[in-house]
Amino acid sequence: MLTGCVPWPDEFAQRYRRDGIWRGEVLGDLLRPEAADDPDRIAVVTRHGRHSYAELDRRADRLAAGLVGLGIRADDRVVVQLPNTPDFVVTCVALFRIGALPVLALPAHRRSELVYLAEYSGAVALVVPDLLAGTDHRTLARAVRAAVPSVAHLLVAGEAQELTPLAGIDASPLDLPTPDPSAVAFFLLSGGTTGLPKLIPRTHDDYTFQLRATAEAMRFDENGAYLAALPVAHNAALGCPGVLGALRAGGRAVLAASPAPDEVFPLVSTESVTLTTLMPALLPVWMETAGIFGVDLSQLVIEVGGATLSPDVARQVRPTTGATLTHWFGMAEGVLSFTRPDDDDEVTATTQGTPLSPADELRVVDDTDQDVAAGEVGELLARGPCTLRGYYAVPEHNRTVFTPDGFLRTGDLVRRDAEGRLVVVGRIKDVINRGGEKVSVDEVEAHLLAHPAVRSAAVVPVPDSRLGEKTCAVVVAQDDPPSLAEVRAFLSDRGLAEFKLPDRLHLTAALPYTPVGKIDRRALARDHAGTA
Ligand code: OOB
Repeated sequence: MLTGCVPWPDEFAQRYRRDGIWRGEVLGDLLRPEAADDPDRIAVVTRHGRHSYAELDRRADRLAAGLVGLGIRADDRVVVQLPNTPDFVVTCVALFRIGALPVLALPAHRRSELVYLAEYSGAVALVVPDLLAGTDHRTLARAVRAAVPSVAHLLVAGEAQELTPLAGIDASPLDLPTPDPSAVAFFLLSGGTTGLPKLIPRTHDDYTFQLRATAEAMRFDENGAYLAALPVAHNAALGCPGVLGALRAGGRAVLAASPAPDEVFPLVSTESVTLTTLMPALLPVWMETAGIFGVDLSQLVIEVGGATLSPDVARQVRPTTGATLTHWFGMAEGVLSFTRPDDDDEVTATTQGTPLSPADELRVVDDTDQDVAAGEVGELLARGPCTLRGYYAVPEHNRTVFTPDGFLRTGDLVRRDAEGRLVVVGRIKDVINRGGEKVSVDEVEAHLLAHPAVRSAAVVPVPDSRLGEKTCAVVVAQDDPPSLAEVRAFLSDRGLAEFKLPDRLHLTAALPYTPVGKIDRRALARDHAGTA
């Protein structure tokens, strides 16, 4: 396995293979069977066009050969920051075929995050769009190259200026060796527990299992159409079963540029979408507008997760839209627990269901790692066939975030109900969940401390009726205290993604500290709970 990654112990790997969970599939084989058997079958649809399996398969082969020509090899890391476009699919499949490893950045990431990802992964290349929502990603790419010497290639989907156009990387297909299924296939970005977000290695074996098992659980097959309304670089829309799972099943992946009703509802109708994923904050918007667009959602299964979903909102989904809701607890780390389409609506409204597979082991523990009594609240620990055994290249961190026997400490507070279903009740990790977008407080605080007028700072969640939580920066300032607008502009200039910029600023004379001398963020969060 790639240096810096932690394999599953042999005993587990053998069991997962023996039980037919890991089947030796590789992600580079996506598109292949349909391209051979039913070449004109539609694989990917956007508002701008329809693309067959054969077309995308051929493009992926030619791009792979072209990338090899540029010098990109197996195990090379490539930061991929692409929106929901066919280019995303073709680029990832091409890299999978080479055995090179996409590092999936979100479209919202800016210079700070991209530099961090490129540096952390030792990336040799970066793939960006030209312009997206008013941001010139070529400028970001140049900044990454200037900061990270390993980045030799800047590839641009669209107008490349002096950089390398993705569309021009094209060569006759090569016969490339198939990667080992137990090898790392790509990296997802963690929402974080402490410190900066970490890279999550996902293997061919574990991710193809996730694609297959989530598709089966959602009854998604070759007749299905999956709508990606969230960014495809996020595990929820990528692989639960998401875009890659839809393609693995021989179905259609419908890529929306945004979850806005005027973007998605025409696609839902024309493509007869059967499955999609939303964060909770979007659900009320869809419920309010589906009627206005006259769209029939009765065949649609909606997966909702990533942040707290109000049971009241959940209960309204079927009566107002006819759609079937499934309620998810998910992590990019691979832990997945969710209700099934056939579950009772009340179960779906109030629980996050059961784990993806019987091979998933969940524990609920107290702060001494002892299992709590049935029904009690504790931290969720997880181990299983698609839950990572270690973050990339951070052995010290891994020693604290994993138990000695390989359980991931999720940092989430849960209980199991009488039937064993998971109920998420809170969180102990230093992350703010802003409508499903995860904000590492350590990351934002480090940037705040760089402001000349900031003496000390803490970032805490404040309740928000739409997003669930927003961010509040509590700052002890020097003589000339900055305004919220100044703080936001300062952090934005430092290259931080917009969703991480504080929503509120509170100036204070001193921060509270815990007995061991850490900033008492919990006390601050309590103090500011009403400031939203
Ligand atoms: C999904 O993945 P991530 O990696 O962006 O975020 C994981 C974290 C969890 O540790 C938990 O803190 C929070 O998001 N979360 C929830 C939740 N589902 C996830 N918090 C409260 N209620 C829920 N239902 O967010 C993700 C990945 C795959 C599928 C769906 C979501």
